[in-house]
Amino acid sequence: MTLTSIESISDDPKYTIKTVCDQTGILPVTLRAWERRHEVLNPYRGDNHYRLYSDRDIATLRWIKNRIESGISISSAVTELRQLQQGGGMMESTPDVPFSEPKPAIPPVPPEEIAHQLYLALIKHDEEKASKLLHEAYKMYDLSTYILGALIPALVEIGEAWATGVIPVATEHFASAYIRGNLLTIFQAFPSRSNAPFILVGCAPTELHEIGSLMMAVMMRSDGYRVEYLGPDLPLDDLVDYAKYEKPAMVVMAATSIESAELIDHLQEKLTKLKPAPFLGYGGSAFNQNPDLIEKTKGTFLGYTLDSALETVNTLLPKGGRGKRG
Ligand code: B12
Repeated sequence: MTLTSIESISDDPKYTIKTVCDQTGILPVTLRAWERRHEVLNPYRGDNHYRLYSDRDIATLRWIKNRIESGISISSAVTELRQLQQGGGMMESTPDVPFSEPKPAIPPVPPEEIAHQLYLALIKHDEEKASKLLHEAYKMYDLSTYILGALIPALVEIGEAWATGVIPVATEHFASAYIRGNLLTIFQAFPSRSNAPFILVGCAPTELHEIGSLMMAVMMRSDGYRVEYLGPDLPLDDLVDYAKYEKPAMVVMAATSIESAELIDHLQEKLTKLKPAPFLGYGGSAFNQNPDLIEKTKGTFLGYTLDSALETVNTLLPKGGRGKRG
């Protein structure tokens, strides 16, 4: 083993997550989890929010992987790394790892381009093309960019095409069912952690637009929460009965129409009577477009975007416990 100064390795951001994973043998899902939970790296984000990694990042990841393979935990490896970085940045290089020289990435496709391509594939009912695009996008972007940068703009374009008569209802249904299916697959692929704060997510009564709440569920589960997704149009009394027995730390509701948003207010009253009372968090386009509804609705407005909503959830429900109120 030779000692290499971390500082001597280039920090120019130039590799996509796919290249980094190919070069280190680390799975994208593992890398995302290390970044999220252990702040292993802080990759550069371009104008389009996609991550770009440097040679130094790749060297760091190879070093961490090597430490883990020698039997220590990821947390201990990260602690060691921090100590090394503070003490002059010398690390054992791992030249014996049989990886090829990484090729600089072809500039990654901006997520809005993927969104438009996805829209075109879906309005042609071309499932194969849509799958290919989403597969590539999932490897290229972090989850938030994948959802906010690619899926949501595609849905907005589909909505516009439907509203202006460019596509028929059948095509809109096909497209939204396809995206919903993709999100459910991702949701089910993340482990549900039994000891993390428990969150129920769904839509207010009469609300059929469920994709936003499903996206929220995916992002919270990927962030380490125990999340159950309950779907659209939830009857409030049934939901409260269920919450009484399941004792979630939080109930998250989404609404697109004013009518369904107004019903959320009643939920807070009912939830407050439970012991322990869960937090009520809510959001969705009804609130974004009608800020007076936020004033009127009890509970916590989680945020105008899904990533700001996740930050609010993190503040209310730190992962180590049940939440500030519980
Ligand atoms: C798919 C779709 C449907 C599907 C839904 C299928 C499903 N399983 O979900 C179906 C066919 C059921 C449907 C029905 C209707 N739809 Co529709 N639909 C859409 C479409 C194309 C996509 C919706 C979507 O999932 N968007 C993705 C979400 C995530 O985007 P977003 O709301 O912008 O999300 C941001 C924030 O709102 C927030 N957020 C979103 N969800 C959540 C949740 C939480 C908890 C938090 C904190 C934050 C949050 O974060 C996001 C930003 O980061 C939209 C087009 C569009 N522009 O969205 C139309 C759209 C919403 N529908 C519309 C309409 C008119 C209807 C109908 C009334 C049509 C009709 N005449 O029957 C019905 C109403 C049904 C009902 N009772 O709810 C209009 C709404 C117009 C308006 N402003 O009121 C839209 C905008 C289409 C359009 N361009 O005119 N629809």
